[in-house]
Amino acid sequence: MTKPTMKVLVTGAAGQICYSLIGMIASGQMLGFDQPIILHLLEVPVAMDALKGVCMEITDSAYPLVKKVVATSDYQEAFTDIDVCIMVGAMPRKDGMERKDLLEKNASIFKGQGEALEKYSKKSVKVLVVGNPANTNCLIAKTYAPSIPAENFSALTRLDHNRAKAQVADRLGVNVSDVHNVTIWGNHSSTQYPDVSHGYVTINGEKKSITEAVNDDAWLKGDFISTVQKRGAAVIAARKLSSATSAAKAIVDHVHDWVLGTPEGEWVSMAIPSDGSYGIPEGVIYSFPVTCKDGVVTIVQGLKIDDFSRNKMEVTDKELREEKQLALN
Ligand code: NAX
Repeated sequence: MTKPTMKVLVTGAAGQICYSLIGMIASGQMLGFDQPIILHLLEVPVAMDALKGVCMEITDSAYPLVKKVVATSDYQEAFTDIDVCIMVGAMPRKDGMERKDLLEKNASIFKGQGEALEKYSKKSVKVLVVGNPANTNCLIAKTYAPSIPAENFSALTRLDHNRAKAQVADRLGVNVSDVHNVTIWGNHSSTQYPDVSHGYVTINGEKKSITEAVNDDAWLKGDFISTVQKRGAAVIAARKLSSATSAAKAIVDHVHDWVLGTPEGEWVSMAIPSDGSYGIPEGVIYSFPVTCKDGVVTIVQGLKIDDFSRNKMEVTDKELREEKQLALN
């Protein structure tokens, strides 16, 4: 039997992340290879010509799962009855722009799009914010869509999570699929805290904690953390453009696991509204270790937090509260 069609909105659809992302979604990698979809693609009016080209390529790719494509710059058309909302479009930081200005500009975009979610979307819509500053943009969208449950909002830290796994795999000479349960805490920014202290690797069929397998505390508490924190900047320095294909893959991983579930015993990182877990007070969108089942996200509880971790978790929490203040003012 064919599944009911799902409507997926992608904003910033003519941008570089979406150029990688849309094909992955259309092929079934995100929602399943048996899931028919209608794609809603939102852009600003000046980018509509470029978006036309993207649409031609979707047509020419002949994806059997794509039932229809709606390309628009109209919020009502874009947000009506959607099941999944991937917010990639955002105002980029320009030369000479203060962080405060960037936060303000984006706050106005995400206020408008939050209002559109409130007005036109299904109450069950799952929202993923990618456009930076992702956590705070997500908070703004959530604020302006009060009738959509808070647990339907998330921001992307899966790219950081994947980067952390890949760094450990590379260091140990194992496959990324052998690295489990790393955590990204906090903000998708350079204050994020990539934490492997609860993770493990499988080497020759044997489970070992990452800390024991790596056996180099100085690296784990030093270069490893800063490499993951600054990886986005390193990609920009090399490519002269920010991460795109790895961001698209992370978006697909995030939504896939949210909708279809995380494997038994495995957790991933998602930035979600804090519920007070691990002493992070409510009011910010904070990245936690989570599991997903039947579309419900649950924060992994009971992990031991030492002083080193506590300090790093507080630094990134403080930054999120400052961002919130700037954005809301
Ligand atoms: P691009 O500049 O290539 O594309 C952004 C697109 O968004 C443009 O086509 C623009 O016209 C459109 N846009 C702008 N305002 C819009 C609005 N109000 N409604 C709809 N569309 C709008 O950027 P790209 O490289 O695709 O990156 C997009 C965003 O993702 C940036 O904010 C970037 O910083 C952020 N990232 C977030 C990551 C994360 O892990 N959370 C990682 C990758 C990326 O850096």
